[in-house]
Amino acid sequence: MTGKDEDNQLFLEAYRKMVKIRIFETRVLYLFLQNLIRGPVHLYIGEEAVAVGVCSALRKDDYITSTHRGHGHCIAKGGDVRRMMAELLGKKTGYCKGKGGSMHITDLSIGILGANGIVGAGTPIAVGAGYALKLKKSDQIVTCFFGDAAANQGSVHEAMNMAAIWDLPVLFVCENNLYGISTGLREVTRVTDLAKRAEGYGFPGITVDGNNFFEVYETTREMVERVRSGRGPVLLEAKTYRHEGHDIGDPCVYRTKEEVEEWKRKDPIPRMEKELQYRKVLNQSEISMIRTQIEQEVDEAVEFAFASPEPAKDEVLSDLLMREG
Ligand SMILES: Cc1ncc(C[n+]2csc(CCOP(=O)(O)OP(=O)(O)O)c2C)c(N)n1
Ligand SMILES: [Mg+2]
Repeated sequence: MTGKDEDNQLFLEAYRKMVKIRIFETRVLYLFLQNLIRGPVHLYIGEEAVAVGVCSALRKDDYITSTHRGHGHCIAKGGDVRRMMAELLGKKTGYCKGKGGSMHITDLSIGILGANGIVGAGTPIAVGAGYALKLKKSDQIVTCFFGDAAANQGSVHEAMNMAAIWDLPVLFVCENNLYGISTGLREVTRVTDLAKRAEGYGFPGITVDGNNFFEVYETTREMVERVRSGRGPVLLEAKTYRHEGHDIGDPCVYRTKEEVEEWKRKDPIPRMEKELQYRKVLNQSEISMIRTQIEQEVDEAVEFAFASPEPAKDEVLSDLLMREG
């Protein structure tokens, strides 16, 4: 295969993952509205190019830490939609045996150190993992996803500073979707480009259009090369937008219809389809075929989850680290 063929293979795989996130989450929304999913669910619809653009530049044995909005990161890193769906439906075959729900999905076999319901908490975990990799003299790296609101958490500043002074192999990825729940970024932060903060820690920071897969992927590739070569952390800020509310049920009264429409016109999936057609990697009938295949894969995941048993009552405390006394 030529380098160009390999690139095209990677772009096709990335496109499939972006569509998989969109279709998986659209189904999750439907199931949630039928009262079949318990606990809050935060959808990633609209932000697919960030997770997929970043993870396409990583190796399978690289690590990631995720957030409360984690389904996209999990699929982008190669997660299994059957086990994800089973987890969301509280079934024993789920990633956390049905006891964790949306915000705790973890898959160590593909480097996912966990989604996390505590805003900003993935950052110190990533720095700890980065420190361990450095001690082991490994060439693996850790990618830490966090939001624009998380960027104002004390733990995030401390983690970035430590990663800097120890030259740790951590790629920080700030998903700037302009809101933390209902609070606009401009109400709580004076800088508009959060990548500028990297300078204050002493490492490079770059802002990209997070709705453009190619821009996210190419920039991440360069950053990963630097991080993997032992030159310390970097910060990538991806500007993006969630099409849905903060979580399912959010009435979204804090955003104007015009703003939402404007961002929907910048939807990363049609943009990628257009670019792949222009590059002659895909045509319209192949796009329809991929969508149909993924619809079927998600249908099967739902069937698998519904057919799976619930965890038994006496298993409620198993798999927990319990402290004595
Ligand atoms: C430490 C902590 N503080 C507050 C919350 C409540 N909370 C959940 S999500 C969220 C906003 C997060 O916004 P951002 O980091 O921008 O991520 P986004 O939801 O936009 O992806 C808040 C404040 C929490 N879960 N953890
Ligand atoms: Mg946000």
